[in-house]
Amino acid sequence: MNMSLTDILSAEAIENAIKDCEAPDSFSYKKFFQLIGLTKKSPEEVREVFRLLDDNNSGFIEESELKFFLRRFVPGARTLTENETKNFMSGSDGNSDGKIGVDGKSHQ
Ligand SMILES: [Ca+2]
Repeated sequence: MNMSLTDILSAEAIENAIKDCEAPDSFSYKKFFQLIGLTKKSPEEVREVFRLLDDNNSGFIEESELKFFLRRFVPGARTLTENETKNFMSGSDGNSDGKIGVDGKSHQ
């Protein structure tokens, strides 16, 4: 069975979170995860969200996937800027290997 992000997260919360970072370089992944309610989800649900964001099923979220991160939630959303992608990566990448593990270990 294929889950979608809105099976786990509320569509309204996603919409609010996307609106909050509409302006380029205003994206903060910590705030975004809070706004979509991810910080209140169980580890299993967080893993499921990461799996859905792992577009090529590599087991990791790579920089190229982060760029289109917002579009995974809302197709019409903007892409992340280079700065935002880099901050996201350096903030979430626990072992600095240039990708974020889907096991969610490095996720706060
Ligand atoms: Ca991937």
